[in-house]
Amino acid sequence: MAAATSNGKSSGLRSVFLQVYARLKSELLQDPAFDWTEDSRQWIDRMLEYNVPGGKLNRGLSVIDSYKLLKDGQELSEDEIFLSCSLGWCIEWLQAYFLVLDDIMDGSHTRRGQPCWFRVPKVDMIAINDGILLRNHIPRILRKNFRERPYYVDLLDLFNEVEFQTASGQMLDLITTHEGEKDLSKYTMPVYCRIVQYKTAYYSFYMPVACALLMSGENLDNFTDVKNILIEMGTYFQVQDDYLDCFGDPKVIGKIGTDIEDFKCSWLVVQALERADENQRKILSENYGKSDAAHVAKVKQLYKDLDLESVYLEYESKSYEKLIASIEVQPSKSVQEVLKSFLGKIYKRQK
Ligand code: DMA
Ligand code: MG
Ligand code: MG
Ligand code: MG
Repeated sequence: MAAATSNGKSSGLRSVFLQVYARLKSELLQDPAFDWTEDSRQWIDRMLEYNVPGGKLNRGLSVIDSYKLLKDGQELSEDEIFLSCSLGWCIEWLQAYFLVLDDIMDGSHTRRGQPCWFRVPKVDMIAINDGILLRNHIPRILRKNFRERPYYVDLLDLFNEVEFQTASGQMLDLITTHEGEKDLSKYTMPVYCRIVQYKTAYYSFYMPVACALLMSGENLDNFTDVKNILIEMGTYFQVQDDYLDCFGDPKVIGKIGTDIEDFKCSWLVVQALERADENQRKILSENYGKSDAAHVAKVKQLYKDLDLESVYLEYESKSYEKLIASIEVQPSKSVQEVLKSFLGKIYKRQK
């Protein structure tokens, strides 16, 4: 642990974190509630390796970072390191579960620089059940490692709550697409914010900090301001995701965008609609949501004509300033540090 610095970017923390992954995986592969066969063990092993550890690990690592900051930088015990890493991995498992299913629903091709799991030969719709299994691994991990902790029930409750919010957000994302297909003007900023608050912000931003707070013995009811700031941050993060879907480099972001093809209520289309003249609106409604390259190129050209890049850069710095201002009025210095550290990890991200 000595090699780990407080920003969590050091290889020291990451390697400790990965060691905990290996332990959790091995516990799951020996779960006594199932009568394992050689084949089933191999399947889960491969499925976990493919879907769980290959991302940026920002969400997971943030649990340990946040917990450390809440303890005012005191050295963590072995036990605390293991527990905070385990909670970090539970969030990564939750993310893997949502992504496996999200890629099926969005018809995506690649994720984290490799084909989406359901595109792998012989996987196909088995990926749906794998998603369900990933989801079921979370209470298995919690039961095995947190059952005796005073905050066990609160943890279960948090994971249930956040999973429900995320699935509801995914529903909104998917059904809003039908509305947009009927009438593109339904895509407005309030509609957009609602979708991303639920589908992204709770699990990606509130969840890691909430886990660290529970481990520190805090009552989450006392942190509604913190929650609201994290939801703002999560919204900002999804705006970045939407921008990168269209303008990011697939080699860097590890995935090929599908938002235009999928008729998504993306931040870009909302901004375009706010700025388009009648003729440009017509271009949008004729080309948005079509899967062939020529239509997609027309939409991207319109985004360029409307200079959405500048709009985005402006939005980025404005959101950053606004977030810093609301963080700085927080009464607790260590809570401020937690929030600033999280924001620092995503500001101006390219992936
Ligand atoms: C992601 O939304 C939300 C969840 C809950 C996975 P998205 O489809 O924009 O994500 P991505 O761009 O990673 O497919
Ligand atoms: Mg997707
Ligand atoms: Mg999606
Ligand atoms: Mg996206």
